[in-house]
Amino acid sequence: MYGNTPSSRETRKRLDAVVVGAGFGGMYMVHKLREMGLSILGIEAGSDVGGVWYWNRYPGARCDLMCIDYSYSFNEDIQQEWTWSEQFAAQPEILEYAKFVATKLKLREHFLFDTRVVRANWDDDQNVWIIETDRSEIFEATYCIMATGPLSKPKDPEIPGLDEFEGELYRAAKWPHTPVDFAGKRVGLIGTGSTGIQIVPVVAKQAKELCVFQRTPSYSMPMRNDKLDADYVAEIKRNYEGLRAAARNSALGGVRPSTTRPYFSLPPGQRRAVLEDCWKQGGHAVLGAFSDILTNPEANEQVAEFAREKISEIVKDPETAEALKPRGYPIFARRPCLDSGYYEAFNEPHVRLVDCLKEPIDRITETGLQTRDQHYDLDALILATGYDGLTGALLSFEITGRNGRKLSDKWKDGARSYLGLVMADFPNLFMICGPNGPAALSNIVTLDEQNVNWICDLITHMQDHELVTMEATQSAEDAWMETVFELAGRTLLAKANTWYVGANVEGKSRGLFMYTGGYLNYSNACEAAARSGYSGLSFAKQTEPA
Ligand code: NA7
Repeated sequence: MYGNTPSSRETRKRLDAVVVGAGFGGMYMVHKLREMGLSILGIEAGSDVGGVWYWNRYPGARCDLMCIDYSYSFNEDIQQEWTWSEQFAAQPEILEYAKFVATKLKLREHFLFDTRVVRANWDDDQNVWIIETDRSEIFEATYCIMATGPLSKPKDPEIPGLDEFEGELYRAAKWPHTPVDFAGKRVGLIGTGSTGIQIVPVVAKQAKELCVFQRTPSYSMPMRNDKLDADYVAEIKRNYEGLRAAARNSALGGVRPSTTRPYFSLPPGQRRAVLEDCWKQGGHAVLGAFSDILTNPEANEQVAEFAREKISEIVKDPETAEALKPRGYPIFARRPCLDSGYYEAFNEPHVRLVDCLKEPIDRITETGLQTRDQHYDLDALILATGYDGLTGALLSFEITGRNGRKLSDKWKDGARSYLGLVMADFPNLFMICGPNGPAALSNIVTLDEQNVNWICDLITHMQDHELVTMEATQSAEDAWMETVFELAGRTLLAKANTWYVGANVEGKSRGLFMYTGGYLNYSNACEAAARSGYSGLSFAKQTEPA
């Protein structure tokens, strides 16, 4: 529908809705709005659909949620026609899936690819969003929907000398589209979050030497990924309806075993047996083993010690095992990692762990990396140093609401919104998987669908009642944030230095701004908000002054 041709201010295109981002949220949003008969334009920086799965092509990239959960439920044909090959799908398969959906639903024709939004300003007089791209195109839209993702702004480490490195430099989140061969090379990797932990076993198989520079160790559990056989797939396809319903009625938004049994309700021997069994099952089973791992510090520490013992069972060199053991923060307060041979890789003679807590990195040099103690000569350096999570993407360009209010100003002490979806002073602006919802803690595809459906119901309500603008009331936003903070105070999630709390970005306001009450409670809150006649929103009719 739209070519990538520049337009001047005089040739602004007027649309009902602009959707920013072609990840899972943006794709479904465009599909739904088109079904409602709205004129729409999607804008995406990548060259195709897929969002994080378009960009994150690093070796070993894989979803840590089962793909029967991490997939759309809204279209029965898609569910029946697409067949997953593995329990936890790898990036190429997830990207293929996104492309399959885009082709099947003819979504690409609504997107401008290779295009970034640089500015989105609300025009109080016209009641429109004015959206400007890096191609100097300008669009006007009644609704602006940010489907920009909670983890889409990668972050380089604050280490001097990054530009001086003359070897091959790779960023996990901006991986080349052509194959990278590490054979015969000395490779360095900085970062041991989910991303680094997925990269290590794969690169270890290729590289001549691999040095893993670890600052904070993560807790990781075995993924125990399986190929899916035909009978299993057929059974899933027969039962999708029930599985999706179960997912929507769960705390995660996915079918993962959970329990109401607190840790200390069992005698020590049985607790251990449960944990052993969960470890054998793999995936996130350990996280679901007891109801209070994230709330009871003593229970948490005992589960953490169990995970530390497992490291000693796997890693042969006691010093390396010790350095790999996370201490000083609760297990699962950092995103729990699922690995396929991470700890085992350190038993290989050419894989070395550098404990940057004892031996901090001083600088990157032309030929490698200088720590306090020595220089490591490297042919290639991989950065797996994380993201400016939750707010990074939305604050990376200018968003201005009513009366010239800047989003960067509104969020200077941390993100605030109503339900993670809408905000006071930012009329007709929606966020999919916004920072005050449960995005990072739930199955994001289930959440995408729930958010999009809620937004579409609200737009329908506005159309039915001839309402031209909506925004959150200040009191509803404040009350939602109180709920968010009250729930956050009950979990151990804030007790680690992670992107969850903004601790990984210098100068970022620190705090747990995410909704930690679980997917089901969150979606119930959204439903209640709609049922109340959207009492947390204020609306204006065309004839009323804005
Ligand atoms: P994470 O989980 O934020 O991990 C980033 C890693 O990079 C973490 O180990 C950091 O150590 C490390 N890091 C960052 N800067 C430095 C410097 N300067 N020196 C040494 N190490 C550094 O990001 P991921 O991409 O792995 O995972 C993000 C999410 O993707 C994950 O939660 C899943 O939801 C999927 P630090 O902890 O800061 O000491």
